[in-house]
Amino acid sequence: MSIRLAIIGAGVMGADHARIFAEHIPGASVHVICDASEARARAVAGLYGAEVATDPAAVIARADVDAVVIASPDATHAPLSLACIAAGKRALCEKPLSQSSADCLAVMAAEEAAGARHIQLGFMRRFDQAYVEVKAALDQGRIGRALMMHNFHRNVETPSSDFTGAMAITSSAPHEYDVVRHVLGREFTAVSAFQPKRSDAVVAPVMMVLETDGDQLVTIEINNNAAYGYDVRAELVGERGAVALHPVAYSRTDSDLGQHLPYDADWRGRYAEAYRRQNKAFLRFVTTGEFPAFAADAWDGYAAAMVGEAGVRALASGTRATIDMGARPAFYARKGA
Ligand code: ISE
Repeated sequence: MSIRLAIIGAGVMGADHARIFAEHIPGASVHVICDASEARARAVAGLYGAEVATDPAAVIARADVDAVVIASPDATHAPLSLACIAAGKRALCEKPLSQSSADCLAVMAAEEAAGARHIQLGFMRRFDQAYVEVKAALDQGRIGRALMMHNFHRNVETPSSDFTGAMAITSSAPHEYDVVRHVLGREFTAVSAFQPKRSDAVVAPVMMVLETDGDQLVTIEINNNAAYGYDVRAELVGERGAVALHPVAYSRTDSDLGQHLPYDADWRGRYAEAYRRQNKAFLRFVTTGEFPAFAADAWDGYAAAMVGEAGVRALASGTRATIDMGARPAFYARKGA
């Protein structure tokens, strides 16, 4: 029997999740598309023969909706996650769970009270083959003990002209916080953040230096106006070697005494396979009730929010901010951990 999905939010990510489930994930059917704008919902629903809705709470409660994808604006993620938990529905929630750690704690408390995991968080980089290999190199002892991880996250341009350095820290960098925690198996304990000056009005890059509870250093450059392409790089440096993401491109052009590799315009192409793997894992979660080993959960959402909050404090004050995550609740213990 096919799992009937409701997708809440018919913007860039909602439309992409609908396409991924419809085209790539056997066993899923895109049943309802819900958006505050009926016209926007209709435009996506029409592609997959799905029903159209505008009220997310009513959609989540429907008996003919088996599972939910939350891809509406960021501020709605935590309340809609709570609604899914209350309705006993599993949800794939786009990142962030919330930019507020207090909201994330409320989602964790609701899951724990329900006695089962409901929320898989859309930190899709964990499923990206390049990061999978970086983690494997560390876990298999091929580079020795981890010392540093350097990260570069560059977008062509900001989604709006009022984007700020604080937004880079709370909205873009969480991908790095999450995937670095996942690769290293460590939590962050402190963060410092800096910005150079640009000559124009757009937001300047943010440089962050983070410390982990394993005495490692992590650097993150977030450059939301890099202009040239969507470019994510990372290198993990160990005591006996290093492992880096290899640039992902399906072709290389040699001409005019040079070589040219193309960049994607945004993350949907670069992480296409990671999204497919992530969404497949979600479908297995829905059908088996077993939380996917690699996926991010509400605790990971909380961790990202805690780092983001400290990062904003560090940038505003120009001083190092400490992060006190507390212990991971037993409810969120990883299998084998
Ligand atoms: C953006 O905020 C996202 O959420 C995307 O997943 C990410 O890849 C992109 O670079 C971010 O700016």
